[in-house]
Amino acid sequence: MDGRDLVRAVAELGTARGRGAWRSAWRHRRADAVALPRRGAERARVPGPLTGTEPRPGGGVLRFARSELLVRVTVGGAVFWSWDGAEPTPSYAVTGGGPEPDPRAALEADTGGGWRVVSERVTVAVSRLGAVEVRTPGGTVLRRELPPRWWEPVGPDPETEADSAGGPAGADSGDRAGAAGGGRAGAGGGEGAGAREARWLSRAEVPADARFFGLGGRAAGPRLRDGAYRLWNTDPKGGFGPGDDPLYITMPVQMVVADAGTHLVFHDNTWDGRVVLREGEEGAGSGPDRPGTSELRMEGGPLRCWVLVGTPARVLQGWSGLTGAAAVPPEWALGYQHARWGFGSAAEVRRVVSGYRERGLALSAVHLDIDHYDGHRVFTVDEEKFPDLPGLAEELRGQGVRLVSIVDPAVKAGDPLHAAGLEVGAQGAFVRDARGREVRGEVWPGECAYPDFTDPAVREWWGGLYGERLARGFSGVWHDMNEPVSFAPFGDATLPRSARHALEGAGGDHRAAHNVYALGMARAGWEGLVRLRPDERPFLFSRSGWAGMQRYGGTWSGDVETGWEGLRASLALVLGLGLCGVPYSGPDVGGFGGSPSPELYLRWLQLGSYLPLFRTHSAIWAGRREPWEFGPEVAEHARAVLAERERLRPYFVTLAHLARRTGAPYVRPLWWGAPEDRALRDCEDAFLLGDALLVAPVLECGADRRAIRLPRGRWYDTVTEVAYEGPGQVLLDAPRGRIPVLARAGSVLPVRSGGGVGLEVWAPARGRTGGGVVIRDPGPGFGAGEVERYAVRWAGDAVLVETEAGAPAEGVTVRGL
Ligand code: NBV
Repeated sequence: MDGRDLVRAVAELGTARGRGAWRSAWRHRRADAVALPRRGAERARVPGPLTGTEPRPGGGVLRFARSELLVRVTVGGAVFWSWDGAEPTPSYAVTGGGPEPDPRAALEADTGGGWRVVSERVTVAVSRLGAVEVRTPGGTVLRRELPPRWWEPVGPDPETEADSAGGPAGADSGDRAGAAGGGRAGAGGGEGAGAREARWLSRAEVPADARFFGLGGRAAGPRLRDGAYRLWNTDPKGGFGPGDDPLYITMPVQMVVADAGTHLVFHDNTWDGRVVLREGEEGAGSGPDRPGTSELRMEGGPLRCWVLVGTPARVLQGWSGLTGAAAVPPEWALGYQHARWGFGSAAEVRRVVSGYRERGLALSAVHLDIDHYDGHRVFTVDEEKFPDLPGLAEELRGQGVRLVSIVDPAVKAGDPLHAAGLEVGAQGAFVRDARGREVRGEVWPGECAYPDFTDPAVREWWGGLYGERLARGFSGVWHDMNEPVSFAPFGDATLPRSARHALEGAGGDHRAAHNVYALGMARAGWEGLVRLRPDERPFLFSRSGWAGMQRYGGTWSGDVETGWEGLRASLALVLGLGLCGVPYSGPDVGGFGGSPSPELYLRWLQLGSYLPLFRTHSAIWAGRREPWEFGPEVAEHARAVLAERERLRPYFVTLAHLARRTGAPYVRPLWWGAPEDRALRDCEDAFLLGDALLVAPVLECGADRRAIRLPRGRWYDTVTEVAYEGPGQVLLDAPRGRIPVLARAGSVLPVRSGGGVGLEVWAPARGRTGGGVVIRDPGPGFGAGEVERYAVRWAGDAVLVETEAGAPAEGVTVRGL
């Protein structure tokens, strides 16, 4: 507990909630002390020398003196390897049975007594002592994982009360290899209460010039500099800035970009862990290179890993093939949305919505926070303050505004919903401790129980509850507090690590289930909504999650601090999450907690308007976020910002569908198409929106111009239409009213025009061609949308835009002439 926490904890002691938090935190600590094994004696183990090999489809098994390694190249080029017999599935991230082995890839002898598997896109080489190298087809090393090291419990378990306690959790024993695990070292805590797990360490080297990205949503990103990054989903309590780590979404997913190539590595393990990164250093002629290093330490669970190699686009396409296609949000969710914790009444919601309407500000949705609940209880409504919610929803719908509801996972103990949950399955829906008693935590409604979202029956029950939200007129949901949170003045503000979870029938404890709790909740909500309204794509976004969460919707950046640093962090999160396969996200514009200056608010609004989820939001104690709250100048500029977002909505629709089809995020780092360009690799304050636009937000107080590094090719300032040639750096004006946005020469953007969709085409450089793809909204259902391809070329002094069939395209406006 740091000083800030201590002050808060003491201050809160006087409140009922504060006392509840102390009580539940002590209870959790006690539960862990009783039920978790003490560490006890451990023995370190390394694989030892290679003793034999056995071919298998796509590769083979390599036996070492004290372990074995499975290597498999799969169809499509993804590489899987694992130690100690762990299989690729079951997995929370990988969908279905995972990709098939590549029949053409086989294990063959390499030089120096090692072995290798050669395939079209990648070569995997294993040394005599168990180092695993990932090489390009040309033989350049992209990653070298040194032989792993385990620390295994030895001798009898040091005595724990759990050993004698038994209880219902014991029923799980013997069933190993849960979805969180697989294999000998990867049981996910499946051996009844508090199994002692082997910890492990895996150290990798990457080229000296490599840069690290990903690991989920990291405030310090997008480039992950030297430091330690924890893998444990965490609510940072009351707001975060660049120095706070971890946050709500952590993932053992790394994208590594180097001159030699790009790769994504995923250690499929849901346990608590830590990644220590150190960028390398090039000798620059005066000495040898020092490689970059990534050290992963896990507290348990399997050592199994996937690697994808290729261009960034190819790598993310492979990743979405492995972990599932991203949900396409409904069309309206690509418009501007407004939230506030503390609207307090239907009358205030009406007042705010008319405020937008009267000013001609386009608004797509309003989000109701926990203050619309009755006594903070999920799936209820305060009927006094929000009488006739369905009526309100209908009225707003008539004005083109949807209602979105927050959904918290914790259920107030003793409530009718709690009683209903107790009827689910044989043991009820809620997480229990090692002795079979319900685990209680402290959240907004007071003492709460937690649905076990790792249990399919619980997911099904919970998903059905969304019918109540739909009947109230809500069009979408927003999952909060699902790390999960239990208020605590000290330690982790979550469930005890010894709490028991179903883990898809394998059984295990919170150490294995914590990081996928929110993923399970998202799945429950998503599948429930699909069952309830099979003809509509759900709108769901979730604060916490894990690898694969894109299947069930998006996320937002949580309680980002109001301040220029928070603004910067909010972009880092969107970029980082996109590189982990989660394309739909965006920050609380204006920051969560404080009162932004008009300038900061406007800069945030400008940035947010180019991000997939564009939402203003604030805390109950913070200033408001309606654009007119910041004076007439900001209100005027905000009108232009919201109008431009509306104009670009068809482009966002195209990007949403492309994300689903190809895995490419809407928001991409500048190096997306040129990972070999080192200057771009280090550029963190601008981004590409799809193929066509380059957005350069203002992230500094007082700035009215900024430097922008351009990738290769011609780029037009979309306001002045002045052309600039990349690669190189330009200095552009960024007066209060706008941020620089550049369009790539030759690109085709679908935009709203005169009630329909028109094509905005940016002239290619003379003698060059261009083109682009458009996917129109296929309606509210799950239709994939048709891909329209356009080609752009010069014909004499005119720019021609043609369909795939060679016919002239309709509704074209050529710019940059
Ligand atoms: O439900 C209240 C808030 C919500 O507004 C915010 O977006 C979430 O990130 N919620 C957190 C809980 C309270 C945080 C102090």
